[in-house]
Amino acid sequence: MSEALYPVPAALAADARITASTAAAMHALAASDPDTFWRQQAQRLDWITPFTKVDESSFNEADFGISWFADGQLNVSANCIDRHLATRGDQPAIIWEGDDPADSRVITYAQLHEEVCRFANVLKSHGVQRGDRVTLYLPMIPEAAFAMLACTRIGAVHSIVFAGFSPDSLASRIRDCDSRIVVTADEGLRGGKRVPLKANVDAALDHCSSVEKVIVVQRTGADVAMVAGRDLFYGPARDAAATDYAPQAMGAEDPLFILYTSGSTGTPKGVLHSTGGYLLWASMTHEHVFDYRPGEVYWCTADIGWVTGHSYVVYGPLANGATTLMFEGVPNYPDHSRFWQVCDKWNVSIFYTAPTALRALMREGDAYVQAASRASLRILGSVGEPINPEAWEWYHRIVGDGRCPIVDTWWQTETGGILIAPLPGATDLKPGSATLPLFGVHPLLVDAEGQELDGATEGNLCIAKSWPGQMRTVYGDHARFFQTYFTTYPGRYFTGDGARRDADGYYWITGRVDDVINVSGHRMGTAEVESALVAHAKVAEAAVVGMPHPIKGQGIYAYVTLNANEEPSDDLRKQLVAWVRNEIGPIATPDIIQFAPGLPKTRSGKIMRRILRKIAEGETGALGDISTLADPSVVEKLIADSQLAS
Ligand code: 6R9
Repeated sequence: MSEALYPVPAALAADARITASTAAAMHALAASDPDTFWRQQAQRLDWITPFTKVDESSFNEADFGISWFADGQLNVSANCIDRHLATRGDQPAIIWEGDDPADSRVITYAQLHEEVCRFANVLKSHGVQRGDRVTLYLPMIPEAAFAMLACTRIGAVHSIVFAGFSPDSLASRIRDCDSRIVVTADEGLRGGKRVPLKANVDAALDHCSSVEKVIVVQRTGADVAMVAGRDLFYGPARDAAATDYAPQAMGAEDPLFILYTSGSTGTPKGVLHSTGGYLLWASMTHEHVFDYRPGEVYWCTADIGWVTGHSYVVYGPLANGATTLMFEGVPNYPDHSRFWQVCDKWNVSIFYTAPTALRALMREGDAYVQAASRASLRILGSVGEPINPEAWEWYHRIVGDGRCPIVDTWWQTETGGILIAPLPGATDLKPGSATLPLFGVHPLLVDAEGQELDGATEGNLCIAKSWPGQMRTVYGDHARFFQTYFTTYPGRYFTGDGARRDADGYYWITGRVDDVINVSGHRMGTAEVESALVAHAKVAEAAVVGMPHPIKGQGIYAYVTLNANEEPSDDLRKQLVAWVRNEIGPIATPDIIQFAPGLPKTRSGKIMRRILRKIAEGETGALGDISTLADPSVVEKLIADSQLAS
């Protein structure tokens, strides 16, 4: 691993929002007097009723629970919009760049206020009330942000389902949170291709009896089927709606949104975030980590279907009165220069993307980057998976012309926002390291037995104490929340990641230690892909593991045992790939399917994934102890049939 050191650029060291001395003072206060520290930080939000309570969280079974600022009241949309109107009503809040470079829209804070109020009135007129769950299945269009903020204005809880998910995935998420309303679009548009969103919703609703209304935003104007009494177009409803809506006072601990994410077992979990703590965390971290300054254009390329889109396209930047750029398209359309053309077009100062996108662009050569000036860029960010030092160096040297610090931000859907990342004015950078914890964050490394490890070491990454942005529960299953995150190492939040800590205290995330894989920065449980495979009539059993992939970070390697009497064939392999795409969505497309007459199992019937992982990594010489297998001979067969060799 690269151990190069990139010191803080002199200009930033002097005038960043947080310099080394401010950072030291803030860390010291957060450590010595957390109550005062958090009381002060929380003043960055506008409270309708001031809080008196601060942190009342416990990770222990006896008094388990996460709670911050519990008796305070606030409204998220008022914090993201109304309070900015007096000073920056005419400043762009959202710059929307369409899939087609000729398509764009600039929405000022005053216009955002009007659009969100109209959307809130439309939702209200269709019966949405405080506490109701509203499912959003939308492309990256401004109406997605309007709908999110409209829910928060009413106090309804949104659940965004990534628009790349299949009808089945959408249906299970609608059912889990019992939504009565779905907001979608006729079609999405990405890289010039149309995505049939409304048709997907129709297919999903065959399996969801709870849904009474479907609101359809017309993005492409395609002719879509509309069910009388159930479906309506948003446009006419918006035009008829009133332009004002009083924000609902919400308790700090009231739910803000649900976002489904993959774990190591079972179905996706509905991660539930709170109103006060989440917004504080999104806002603080957006300002601190990106050194955001008023008037700057900030661009996070994430889709709103992922947590990064929630915290760093919408809530963090808007709470800070920033101008946030929302991009409908893809990095390679019309060509591989698109990101950098957009940076020039809108004078982007801060750019935040994922390593998988960088690796894909790096492969196309530097000329696409150099076709744009990128003179406005000041800070570059990375999120979603470990960034390999080669990609880091390329990002720094070519994209940033060696001028721009790279903030490698480690966090999770569960954490609400960034926990480990550099502060650009205070932290020297090491390519490949997310560096140091933010204020009030207490990471620790433990061994397999839960013993805390000191100094330079490697282990499983836990967090010792709560922070305001932490998830509050798994929707509808509080026991699962406790069980999943707080029982592996009692009294600690277990992240599921492994990490190394070097002699300077810098953290190097090594990846998931559980059965979760990270494909192009998208989290997926291997169990989800397995259950899709075994749902196929010809499949008896399946085991899925991650494999190294040059662009995606990890690819999906599936071992499939067919039913007796079924013959393996290339045709069947193609069918199974298409089947999984259809069951879950294109992000779950298996890269390799290996037909396996037998899987390596222990005598108790547990599949030894360790062995399957090694074979998928091409490391067949280092399989370790296989003596506990019920039938060790299956391993030779698996190696001989390995799809990597072919
Ligand atoms: C924000 C987000 C979370 C998992 C996490 C880890 C990986 C995210 C990372 C990173 C190394 C980084 N991850 N950021 N690994 N360096 N900077 O991605 O949330 O989709 O829930 O994924 O992603 O493995 O545990 P989510």
